[in-house]
Amino acid sequence: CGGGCYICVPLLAGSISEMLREMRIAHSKGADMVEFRLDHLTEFEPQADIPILLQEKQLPAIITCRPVWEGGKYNGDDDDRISALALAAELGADFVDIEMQKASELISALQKPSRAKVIVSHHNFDCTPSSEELGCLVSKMQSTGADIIKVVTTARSITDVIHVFQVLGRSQAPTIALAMGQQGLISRLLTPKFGGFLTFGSMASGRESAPGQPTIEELQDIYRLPRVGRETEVFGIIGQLVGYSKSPLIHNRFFQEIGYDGLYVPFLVHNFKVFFGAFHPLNFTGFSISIPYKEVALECCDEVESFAKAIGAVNTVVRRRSDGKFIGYNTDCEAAVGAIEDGLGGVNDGVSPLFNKLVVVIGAGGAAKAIAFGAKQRGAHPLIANRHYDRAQKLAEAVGGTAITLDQLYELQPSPGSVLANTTPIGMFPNENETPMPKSVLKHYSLVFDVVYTPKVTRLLTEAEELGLCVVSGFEMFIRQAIEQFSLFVAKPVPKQQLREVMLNVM
Ligand code: SKM
Repeated sequence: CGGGCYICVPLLAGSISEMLREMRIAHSKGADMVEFRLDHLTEFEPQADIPILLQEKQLPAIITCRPVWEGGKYNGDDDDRISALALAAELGADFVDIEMQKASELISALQKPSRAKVIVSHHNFDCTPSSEELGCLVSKMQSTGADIIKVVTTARSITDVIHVFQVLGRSQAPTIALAMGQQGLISRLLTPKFGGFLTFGSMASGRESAPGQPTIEELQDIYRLPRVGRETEVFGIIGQLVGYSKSPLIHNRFFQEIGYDGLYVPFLVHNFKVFFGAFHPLNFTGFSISIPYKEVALECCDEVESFAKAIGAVNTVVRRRSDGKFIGYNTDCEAAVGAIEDGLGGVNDGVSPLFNKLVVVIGAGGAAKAIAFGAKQRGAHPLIANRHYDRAQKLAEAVGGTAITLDQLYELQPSPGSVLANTTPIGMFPNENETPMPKSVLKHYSLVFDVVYTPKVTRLLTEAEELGLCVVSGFEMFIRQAIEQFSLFVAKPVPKQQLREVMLNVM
């Protein structure tokens, strides 16, 4: 990578021939190195198998034979295992990996001088210890004579990843420091920025050697990790359903399109305030805010742009370059309302097609606020329906609309020309069979809009189409909000039409 970080594909095949086949695929997919996981071989004859692997290798290789007691599959004799690793070092392996407890045994068994570099590793499958504990561990590992240190922990919360970054910052030797699990994903994506020696990319989804590993394709095609270095600016989406977001795909492509040194990652966050406080010192540049944090994000910003303040929700937070302050914006409102207006034929002589129309909004969160506010601004009458009536009432009061219960929503017979907007995640992948509105009561509306964009046409929209109604997909809102957001991220005008075409191509 730009930061000198390698992309390594672990090979978990059960036979030597299959492992070599996978190595060739990994090579063609852009791997910088591979890890031969000897412990996954169903039959293993070190004297016969290791020479074949090393003669045939097309890439620098790590030789690993992980024992069961450290999370691997090898359950044979440890002395035999160490002899096999020493043999691999002698026959030209670039790296041999050994667990901390057995490091001195392997290092003393190696021929001197040895061309192979020794990776001394430690795995914690339970948690991520404190920075102090990790610091002690790293010193101990360094004292074994390791060439490279490898510390892999388990992230129980995204803030654990900060300890892992601190290991990279403090270590004197080349270091691999990663956190396993969904919450640890960003440790794998951001390691080039923090000086990590390598990151692992699996051959395919389901072929991970540790939980939370992205695939080599994701590392190459979505995050384009090889160009990431210490200067790369970090952006990302904060939310609870970020795994389904297309924002990483889009914003990383946008960076490429305009030649900007930025990396955009998913931040899977369960407590916004804790995350925001903990990550503040890392000087990340910008965030998209998604469900359910658009309101709490507004509270955490140093300043909020007046439009977003009036809406009461932000979906974009950018660190101002001049003073480092976080400024909140809302790009949802114009994106959604503009898409609905265009669905109704567009603004005519300065008059919005929403003027005097009833806009029924399902939900009362950040996206609902943006749409209700925008509709009111266009002269429409917002009607808010929500599972928690008190929240509907609060939003209705704030925008000058009316609140109704879900039962009232299902019985409503709105006047012709009315618009229905779903702002809840109901119907989103993987729950595509769900819908926030029974089909039988949809027929009264002229246009139905859904903020959900995965799938592009939700069940709600399919049923509306079947009834002959006009529909607007959340995909259109997604495109518009992302382009405006991107312009705020990079703090300059962007070629909007070009970016729109990029989005249509990649999605
Ligand atoms: O407001 C947007 C946000 O900026 C990005 C997003 C996503 O990536 O799914 C959805 C909306 O909440």
